[in-house]
Amino acid sequence: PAAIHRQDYRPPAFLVESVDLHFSLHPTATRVRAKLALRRQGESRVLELDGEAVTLIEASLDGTRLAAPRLEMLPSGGLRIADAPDSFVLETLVEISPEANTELSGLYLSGGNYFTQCEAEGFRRITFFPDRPDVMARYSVTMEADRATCPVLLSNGNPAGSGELPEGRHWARWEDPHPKPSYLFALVAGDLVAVRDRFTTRSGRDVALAIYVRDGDQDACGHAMASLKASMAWDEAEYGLEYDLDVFNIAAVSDFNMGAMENKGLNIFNTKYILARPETATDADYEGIETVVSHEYFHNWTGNRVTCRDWFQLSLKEGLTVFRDQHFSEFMGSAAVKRLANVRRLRAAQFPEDAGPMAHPVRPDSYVEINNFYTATVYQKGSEVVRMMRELIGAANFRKGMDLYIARHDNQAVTIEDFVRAMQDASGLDLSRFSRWYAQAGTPELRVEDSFDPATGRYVLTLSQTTPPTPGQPEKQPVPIPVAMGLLGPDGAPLPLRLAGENAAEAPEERVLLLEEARQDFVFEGLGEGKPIPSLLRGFSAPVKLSGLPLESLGFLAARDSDPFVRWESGQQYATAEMLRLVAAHRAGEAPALPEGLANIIAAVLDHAESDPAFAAEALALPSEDFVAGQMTVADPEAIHIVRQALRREIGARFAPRLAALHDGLENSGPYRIDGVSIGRRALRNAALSYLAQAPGTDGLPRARAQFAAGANMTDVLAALRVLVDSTDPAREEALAAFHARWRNDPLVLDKWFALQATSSRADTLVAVQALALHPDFDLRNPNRVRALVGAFAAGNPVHFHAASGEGYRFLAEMVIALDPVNSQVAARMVGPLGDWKRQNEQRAGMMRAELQRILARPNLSKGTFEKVSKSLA
Ligand code: HT7
Ligand code: ZN
Repeated sequence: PAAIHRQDYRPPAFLVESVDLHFSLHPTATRVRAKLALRRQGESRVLELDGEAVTLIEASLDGTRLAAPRLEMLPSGGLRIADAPDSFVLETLVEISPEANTELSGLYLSGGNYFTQCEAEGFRRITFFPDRPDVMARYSVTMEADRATCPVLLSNGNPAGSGELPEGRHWARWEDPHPKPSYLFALVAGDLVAVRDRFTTRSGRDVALAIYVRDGDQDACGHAMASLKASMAWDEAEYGLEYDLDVFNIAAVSDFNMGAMENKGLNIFNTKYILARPETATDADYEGIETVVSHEYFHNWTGNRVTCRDWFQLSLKEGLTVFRDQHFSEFMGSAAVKRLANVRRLRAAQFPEDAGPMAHPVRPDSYVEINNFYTATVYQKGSEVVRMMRELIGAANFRKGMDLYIARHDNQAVTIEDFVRAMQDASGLDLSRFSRWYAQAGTPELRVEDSFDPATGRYVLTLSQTTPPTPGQPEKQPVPIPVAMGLLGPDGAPLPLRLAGENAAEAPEERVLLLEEARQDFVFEGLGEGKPIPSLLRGFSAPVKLSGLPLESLGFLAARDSDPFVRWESGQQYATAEMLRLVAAHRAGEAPALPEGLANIIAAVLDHAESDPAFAAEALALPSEDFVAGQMTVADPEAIHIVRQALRREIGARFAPRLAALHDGLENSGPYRIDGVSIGRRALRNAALSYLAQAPGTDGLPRARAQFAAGANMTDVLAALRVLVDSTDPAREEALAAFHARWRNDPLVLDKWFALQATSSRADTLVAVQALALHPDFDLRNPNRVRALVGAFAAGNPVHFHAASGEGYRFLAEMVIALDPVNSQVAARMVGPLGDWKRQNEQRAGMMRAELQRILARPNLSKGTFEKVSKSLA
């Protein structure tokens, strides 16, 4: 399959002014009549429309039936029409089969109900169309269906009529006044019930809100609705952006390729990001709902009103909207803890991507299958780039820039350059160098060196940066890196930051240095006699890897810095350094023991744990096995696992009384509450339980059994079951069986049952995972279930995925091969962990490559899976 290049962009030859769609819904033979008003804007009179898996029944141009040779079917599945006039109406009638659509792209059936997914290129699976985001049109949609099976008929925009038809059928019409690209089209039809609410905008528009779910799930929509209303209010307060239709509908579906979709006025959500009850959803699920509901809502302005010119600009809407949803979540909860949780996720997903075979810039230069580019780089790194821009130009200028961006580009399809230009014009600052962040792949490495002269009180901080080569980009230029920082005196007190030549009276205690060159010295003057300790990248002011601080400084910062991010980060860096040392020692035959310095950091966290339980829970977690592996040239998954488990055991044993006291003291007997404090208390309590249960001779396992049996809420139940599932406790099987029996009819909870077993540290996990793939509740057609078993195992269980036998690799390859013809988007997403072979030893690398080759040899591989596998082999 051929790659598409950003530089080849050409404006569309024809624009679509209006789209009038008529759907006659049927599970295997849905008919779609499309009336497009088209206008030529290029030289060519040849109109090409995209199409995929649609059967053409008839087509006419200005009322005249089209036939060959003027009308031609393209090998791609599209349609070509010659001699097109300057402006005309094209009418097509096609047939599609929602039931046969297991790709979940286009119009498909889920549980007997109809849903669409059109981003990125699903609309062409519904009708023939110039399916590209720079073709924006006004849509009106009429649907007809059986009233008994499809009482609800929804589409974008506002309702515009409904009525009865013969033979038990009925119809409804929707009109969307806002021009939109085809990827934002949506249709939902079926037997769903609405949970309703209202929101009045700042300017007085009364908006009817509804969340459509299956009957019986109405009680599980409260958190999603509250999150929606909070998001609507926040976007008004923070950006002056109001909602712009009379209705805002959300429909939830259990078969969905991603988290949710921001279709104009009709968001479609994976049930995972809507449904929550204390007994079925964890705190992380509740937080996920707030994040995703707000994210999709914020797209209404950043993505829908102002959209992307082409898919290379994806981060224009995704990076910016992730930035907005993270900012919102920081506002809603504990900002510092939200920030470090987001950084942890960035480092877990994006840093490895940036260092692997699929590394690409935030604004990619080419792709084979765009669905492969909905990545952590486009989303999370894209968000970090926006955050840095705000840091550089200041919050007030950023807000001015957003106003300008929207005023200039409302109802347009634009580029990342347009966004940067708005920020530049609003701030008066030159952002041309900054744009390298969008163009260069790879994570910059920031190195620190320093020197101090006690005689003069002069401190020189030398910062240098390099960005490693990535596929297609052997050489990199320096990027501007904002380094938020402070200096600590030997007693931990903040020091005044006076750069050489500055006025002493104005010295602040925190400032942002801008590293623009490959290497720069920053000279601070007027300091006392002791050597300062630099606290760098406060709040994670740039998405870089920092190195060069000695272990003592890390330990000092972990205990003393005023910035919670640096405190957490220094503890993590300290632990990483020690784990790497212990891995090397283990390979040399030495048994791992808890280093005193690390024990001191943990003791200090435990000492202050009650004052900020959420922070303490984060600070107590050891770096993940994958994170440690990411620091090694040749990873050793087994040794890393052994070291990490040994440290967890020793921490459990060493601090058992304190951990038990936390587990007792943080128990909440009142009703379940979903506020930051309550979440933090549960997180710390369960972290304590988890450590305690590692250590032999403690009462950790009985505590886990009791917590599981008490069944207070899903967060606590799952934390307890996690402990049991990792153990050889006799209650393990019984607990798993009880959990399955209780929740067998709740797919989202059953996903947790699969994922827990897939990520177990027990020696028999691989065999268990192979058996679970044959379990009657495993279903390749349900993406959530595939992610819960296959995704969780391959991406979340390094020691068993990398089993020396190669069986873990084989399992993943088998699953990709089986899944590709069913759902190629999800199959391609599963390939990732096999691409990490360059970091493995020779035997593992050989086996991983062999599995990639085996996938590649399959006939009729989808282009998405082909792209991922072939790039992984390169
Ligand atoms: N913009 C949405 C992306 C999305 C998607 C992409 C490809 C295939 C299926 C998909 N479902 C949703 C989601 C978002 O980022 O808001
Ligand atoms: Zn998005």
